[in-house]
Amino acid sequence: MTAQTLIDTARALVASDKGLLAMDESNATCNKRFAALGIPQTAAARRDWRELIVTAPGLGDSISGAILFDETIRQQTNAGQPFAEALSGAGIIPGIKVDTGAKPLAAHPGETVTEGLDGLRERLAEYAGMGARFAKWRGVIAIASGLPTRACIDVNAHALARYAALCQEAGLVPIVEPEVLMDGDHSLARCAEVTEEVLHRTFAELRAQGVLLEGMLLKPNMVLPGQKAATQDSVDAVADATMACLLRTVPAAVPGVAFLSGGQSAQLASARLNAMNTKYKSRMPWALTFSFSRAVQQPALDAWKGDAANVAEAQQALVFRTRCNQAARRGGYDTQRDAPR
Ligand code: 5MM
Repeated sequence: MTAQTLIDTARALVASDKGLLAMDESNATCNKRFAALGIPQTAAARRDWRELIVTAPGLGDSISGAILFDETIRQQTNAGQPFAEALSGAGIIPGIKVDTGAKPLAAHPGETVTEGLDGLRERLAEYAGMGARFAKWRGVIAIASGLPTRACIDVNAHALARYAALCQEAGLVPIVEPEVLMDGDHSLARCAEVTEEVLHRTFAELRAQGVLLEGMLLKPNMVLPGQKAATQDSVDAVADATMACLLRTVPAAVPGVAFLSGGQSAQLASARLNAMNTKYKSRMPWALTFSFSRAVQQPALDAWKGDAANVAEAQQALVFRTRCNQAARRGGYDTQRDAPR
């Protein structure tokens, strides 16, 4: 595998005005979302949901790559086509989440370290054989009184960098996702301070582990006040704080930054991405796009409710949101109408 292949894949994932679709919820997370709507929490229902997404008409016009979960990459459409192959056929690059989840960090109450490095080299080879061309790993950082600790930031940054180096060795583009959670009542300024530190430490580890910056993507949180904060800052204030943080920390060699949505509403996630691309386009050295799960999937899941009769309506809701975010990438999302201009 050459460095050029990694670079070409990373660039393809952030090309034109498309974004990424995160459909890599673990079974526990997917089941939690199904339970809230009374949908059966079974492998068959999860397969039905993922088929609805993968076969949504026109999805490939706004989505460049989709991140699958281990169960999903081993499943097939009703027509017997593996999901990774169905995505490729729709012009969407298949990817795979390879971490095995955030686990309690010893001696650090309230904090986690993401696991999954053991056996990762072998798993990456298997996923590449199934058609995956990129991968994703999420480190989780909580803000609370006295948190995050330096230990938590460091172990997660180190794991992200080791994962990224292994991905590149296997020819897969690593998406590096250090997520600062929006749970809590902290201010926008506190999130900015923590996110900046996390990104600095992450890029220091990526450098130390020899990761090719041109052959990776960053998936960060936006800089936001905590969900329970008394002051909920404006769309412009979030855009300004997020861009200040990214411009200080993300090297220009990285081809793209693709945000997670983290629990924001679908509309706010689109509006904030739109504001960043509108105000800062000329100053950004990298593409700025989306890799949302909830902010793209939730309206479609609400429409589907596990009922086959609602598939077409749910697919339209899904593609509508991906088109809104595609518009936001070029500063063309109409916040008043919640629609592409
Ligand atoms: C932060 O979560 C990622 C982006 O999703 P949102 O846009 O909803 O924030 C997402 O890719 C996440 O990593 C997956 O859903 C997997 O999560 P779990 O916790 O199930 O491994």
